[in-house]
Amino acid sequence: PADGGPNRSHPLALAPVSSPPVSVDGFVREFLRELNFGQGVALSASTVNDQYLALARTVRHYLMARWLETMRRQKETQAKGVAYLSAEYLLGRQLGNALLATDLTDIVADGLAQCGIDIADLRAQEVEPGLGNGGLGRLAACFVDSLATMSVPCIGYGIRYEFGIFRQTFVDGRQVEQPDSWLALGAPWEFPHPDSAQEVSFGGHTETYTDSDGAERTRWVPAWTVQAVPYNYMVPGYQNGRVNTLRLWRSVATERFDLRIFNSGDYEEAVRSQTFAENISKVLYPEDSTPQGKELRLQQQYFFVAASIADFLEDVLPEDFDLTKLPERIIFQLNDTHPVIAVPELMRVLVDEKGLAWDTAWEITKGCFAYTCHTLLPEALEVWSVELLGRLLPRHLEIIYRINEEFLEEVRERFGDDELRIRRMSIIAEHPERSVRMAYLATVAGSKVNGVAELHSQLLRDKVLPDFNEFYPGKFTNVTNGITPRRFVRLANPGLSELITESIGVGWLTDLERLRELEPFAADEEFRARFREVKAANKRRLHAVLTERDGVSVSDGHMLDVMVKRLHEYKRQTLKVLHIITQYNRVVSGEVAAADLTPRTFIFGAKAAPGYKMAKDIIHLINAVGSTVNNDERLEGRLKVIFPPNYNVTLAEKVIPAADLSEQISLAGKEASGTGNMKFALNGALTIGTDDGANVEIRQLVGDENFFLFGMLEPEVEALQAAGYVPSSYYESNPELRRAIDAIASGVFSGGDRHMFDSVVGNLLQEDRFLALADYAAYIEAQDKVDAAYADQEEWTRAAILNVARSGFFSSDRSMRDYIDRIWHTPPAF
Ligand code: HBZ
Repeated sequence: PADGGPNRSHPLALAPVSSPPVSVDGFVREFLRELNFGQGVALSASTVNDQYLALARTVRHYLMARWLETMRRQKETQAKGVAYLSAEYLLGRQLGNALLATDLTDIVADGLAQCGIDIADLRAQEVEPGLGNGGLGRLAACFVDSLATMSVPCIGYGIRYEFGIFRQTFVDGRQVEQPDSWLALGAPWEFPHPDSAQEVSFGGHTETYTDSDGAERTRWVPAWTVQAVPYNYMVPGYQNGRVNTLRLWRSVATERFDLRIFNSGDYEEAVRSQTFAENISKVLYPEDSTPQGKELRLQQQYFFVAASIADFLEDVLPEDFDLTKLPERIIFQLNDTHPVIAVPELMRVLVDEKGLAWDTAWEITKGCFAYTCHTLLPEALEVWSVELLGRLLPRHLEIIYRINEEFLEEVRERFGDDELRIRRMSIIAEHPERSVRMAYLATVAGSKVNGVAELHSQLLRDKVLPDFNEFYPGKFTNVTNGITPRRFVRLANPGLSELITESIGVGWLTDLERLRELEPFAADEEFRARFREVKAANKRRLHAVLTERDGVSVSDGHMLDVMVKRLHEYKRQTLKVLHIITQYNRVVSGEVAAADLTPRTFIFGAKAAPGYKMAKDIIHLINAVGSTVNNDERLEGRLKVIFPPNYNVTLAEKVIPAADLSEQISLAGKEASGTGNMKFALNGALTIGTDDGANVEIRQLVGDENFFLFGMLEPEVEALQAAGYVPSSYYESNPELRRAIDAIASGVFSGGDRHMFDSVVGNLLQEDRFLALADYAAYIEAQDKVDAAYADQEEWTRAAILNVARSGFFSSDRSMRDYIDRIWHTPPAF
């Protein structure tokens, strides 16, 4: 062609890209080709990593035709889609999911066996991309899975951190963090496109000028620029021929920037500037729930959001697109406040770069954003100091000020000069320092604001953003979270999946409410026995994994009692510890014979933010209690505490299917939703839980008789705190509680050291912000009921089956349907 571009009408280029043959022979040929040509080794000389990389690339080939076709059809139809903006995607391993999506698992296992390779060894070789902290990041991964499976157009935008969430180790029971070098052995799932990099700028100043039409305009003169290089990942739908895209940005130095410095002859400075630019996507911030106002973090946020908006407007949209129609083509979903700087960025692009009038741009912007809030903790609501924002993004600060001015003007028009209200609602806070409240900005700009469970959304309206709820009737809504059943049932629990399919047929995996058809089987003795056998097999599998991984064993015949989630005071891991100590004390005091204890293995999984001292002290305490309990012969092995380090998605997939009891014990009104709670219920664990987050909905669905509820309700929490909570009064008046705390304080778990856990004990007795002591008695009572219930295995199994049958609501497909119907209006496309 005259323009030197590709010859699109070459006969071979016109034919759709072909997939390798779907047969064992076809697979083996492709796999060996990848091993030889891609990896450059012969089978006989290949390492497990060579084989894993070749396998991953081979499986990729089977998805490629679908991916290219999805992109072609999207370009052709221009159907409305979702741009999910999230600083985190906690994806988990990719291989198993790709095999499931293509239905290739059996063919690949057979083909590899012919090559003398066990597929399990290759699956174990994959290092999961841990590009998230916990629930929020995992939710994003579940959502993009569901959208692909439901054939809804979606691009997930985020950051390709070079180091994901740290790898946790324990040294003498204390957490020590190691870098997560997830890219070191190769990254076979990503497609870098350095040629499609976007420039992202920072700093500098703004100036006004008169344009050629004589209009007064503003422009931003930034001080420095980095390149954002896109790395594309496939997001395959479940056996539906669709593959969406996840586009993660990596920061690299711009050539221009380098050249300028190189030419000045300062080589060292040039190398330093490169490092500086590449710092932006270097590492995931490991703080969850308490964002630190770090400059690099704001750089990360603006970096990925600016690159994403530019990518969408310049590369995804057709060239002649009428920007006033933008809300009909795209919705940018803000996953918490981390991407909210996208709001002034879109305004800046529309007004400063595209030349639209402010009011037109604001109408467009309001139609293009929606905001999901994931917290209730006041300290988790992100604010950026005006000083920092103005220094890093001066034009954006001006835009935020103008949005605020016009917004407060509207408030005045509605409510008069109610200065208190205006101060409360201002996007700019004045104390303790002048700063931008990102949640308010998101609420003003968003077409919809949602919480992540019924109770959370209610509290959001009533407690966190009441003025806004009053001002914007209809803007607030709820979408209860969900989880993908492909990963968390089908992949994680093949035994249960098979039993379900045998019983109710296929189709439930994409229509999870069909699990209801299992209800009658709860009364079937033979089915219950098979259900128990699946659970037992999952425990044996977990035993094998933990033995190999950490050299610890899961005792046979124990109830498996599991608490896995980030370590945070509001989640109350200490309450769980107090229960374990209480059981321990009952035996060592002689009150209860060891033989009369229900044998239990307690499993913890939890990372603490590296700077969160109390959380790290609690980890130390759990490990100390564990080693005392595990080594005390008086218990006759009936209690065991296991705390495998580095809990992640990979381990979750092994732990959750083996669990009997799910611990969801946050203080009522603090856990926005929880999603682990849903994974356990769907895998047939019973829940012991407070009336918090999505626990409320789980209990409503599975039935009170199949759920162990305990603890204060949210209004009672509120009332107790208002009345003045005195934790030590619970210590004084409850002998069993006193004995448990005294055991810690007297050195029972610290080899006689009476001060090792001063911080934890002192905090519980003097502050106890999350009312663990107030809920202790109710918790112990509920745990005693759990023990009694577990003694009747037939009844327990019946309840477990009903938990599975009634949890179909918690499919993330349902969450996506709710977003689509009520917020996005993006129907399935093709
Ligand atoms: O989001 C969690 C909530 O705690 C949980 O209740 C909910 O189910 C889940 C999904 O909606 N929140 C988080 O996971 N939050 C973070 O990970 C986080 C990360 C960085 C931050 C703040 C929060 O700066």
